[in-house]
Amino acid sequence: MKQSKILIPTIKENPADADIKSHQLLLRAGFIRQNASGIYSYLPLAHKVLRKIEAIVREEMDLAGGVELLMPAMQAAELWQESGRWYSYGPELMRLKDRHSRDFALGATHEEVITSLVRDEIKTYKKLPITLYQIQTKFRDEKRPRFGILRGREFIMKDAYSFHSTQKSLDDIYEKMYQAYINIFSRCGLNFRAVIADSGAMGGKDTHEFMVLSEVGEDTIAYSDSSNYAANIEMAPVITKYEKTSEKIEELEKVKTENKKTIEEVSSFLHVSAEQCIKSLLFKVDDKYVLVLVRGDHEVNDIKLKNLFGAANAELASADETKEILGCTIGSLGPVGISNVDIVADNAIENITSAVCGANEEDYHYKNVNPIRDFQVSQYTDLRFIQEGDLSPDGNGTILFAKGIEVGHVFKLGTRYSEAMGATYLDENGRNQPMIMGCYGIGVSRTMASIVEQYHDENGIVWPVNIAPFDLHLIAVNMKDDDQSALAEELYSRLKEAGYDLLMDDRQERPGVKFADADLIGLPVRITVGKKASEGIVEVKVRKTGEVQEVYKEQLADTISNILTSL
Ligand code: 9G3
Repeated sequence: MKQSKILIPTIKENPADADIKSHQLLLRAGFIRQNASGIYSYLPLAHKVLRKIEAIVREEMDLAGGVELLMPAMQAAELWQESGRWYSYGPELMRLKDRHSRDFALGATHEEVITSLVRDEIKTYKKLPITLYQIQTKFRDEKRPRFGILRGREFIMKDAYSFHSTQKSLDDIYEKMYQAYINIFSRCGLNFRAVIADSGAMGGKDTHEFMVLSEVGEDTIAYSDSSNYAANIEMAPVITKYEKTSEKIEELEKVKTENKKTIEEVSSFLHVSAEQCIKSLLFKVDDKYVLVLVRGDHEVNDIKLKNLFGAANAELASADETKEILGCTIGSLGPVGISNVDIVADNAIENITSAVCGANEEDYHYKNVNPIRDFQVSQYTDLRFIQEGDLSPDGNGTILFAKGIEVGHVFKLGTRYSEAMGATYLDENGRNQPMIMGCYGIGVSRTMASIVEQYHDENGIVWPVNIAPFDLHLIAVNMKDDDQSALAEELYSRLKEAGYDLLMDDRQERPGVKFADADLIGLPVRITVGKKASEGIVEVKVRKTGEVQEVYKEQLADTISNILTSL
């Protein structure tokens, strides 16, 4: 491909609103352009990268037994009304009306569509299991699109759905998909972890996220420093056992704590540690209020709280609700004397003694608070976020945190959609059963951006060989020089014949511009035809290492294949 013919609009400086490297570099290297907030065009170089990632995805999906199809992006509202999600999703679900003013959703995901398709076409256990997948543009009207194509409102997803007559069959396909994801992200050159995750609103139990380790990731991974345990911080269980904090039991004492609200203020004012404090927070779990107790140095894990009650959501009650329900503001709450709401506590509270907590009165706290004597809870359970230094839940080592970008998510859905939508099959006894489902997603465009996050240097992108938009970058320093243009054209056709996919910079640009653009675009190997063209000598540069060597044109093919196999 000649660079004078392809559209690669490189930019010298970082665009104003691009805050992370992948967003900056994909814009500057001429891979993407924004059309509207969170909506991008993939220019030719990005298009080639996406095709390569998709090719890897297809190979691994097909190996795992998937069959590709393509579903509509326009989805009849009726389907989402059957699953109930037409009503449970808010403005994030893009909705539109057709010319007959019938309601449609723009596909954010395809559980409803695929389940309605399989419901109509598969009726017997003999046709199960089946795994269907597509690679298609998804639409989600994110409130705050950011980080370029990492969190866009239109993005490319591979989404697969499997249908089963037995749990074992689902377990088998889930395992195959899990392994396929390991292969895909490894072949993309990514440093990633498969982490235990929360199924969120999707229901079902087992679910894993695939996280690319990156400082710009929005998720936090809790991983063990001595095993391969890794979980989304929302899910990581806490197995710490707590000793009694002090032996002396003293009378409950109410003390004035003028304007002391936070744990830090109260603990330092009363000369106790945060571990000696009980942090009490009022949560609204679906439509009921719950007082949640955690130790002063811990944080309430709202996902664990939600899962404890099997609720759709659990969020902190507002200051007004708190005042209305408990009669005081958030800074003075405590369990003592509370009987109008359910009280649940993290395990760390059970053995806390002589603690400090709010007195449910502005500017007053209690000292020497002891569970059982001074307050009751309906249950003690694991309700806190895991912290760095905690024991790893698998018993091996201690927990460290890392930020991650979610590029994949696999779920064992169970029958949540098949029951809601009547996707049943006749089992071997002639009885109608709901199909058991799994679903498996990969953010294809997000994967491309994640690769740039992990593969760049101060001069630009450094594409892994498997993913690079072209294998080679052939640069003629001066196309007006007959020796150089002749040798460049000769090498261009010979390397193409040798099977390489190469980009030739045949533009009338200064050498410095050509070299800077080549570093920015980041192809694995750069071949420069310059002053020694008349001697048949070219310069070969490895983008990843910066290593440069002069090569006779006869040795060029061997040199290139050695370099590419060594990367
Ligand atoms: C929506 C909107 C946003 C959404 C969803 C639905 C996330 C939604 C979860 C999934 C689950 C799996 C198949 C591929 C793998 C992931 N955000 N999810 O269902 F309407 Cl607006 O997408 N779907």
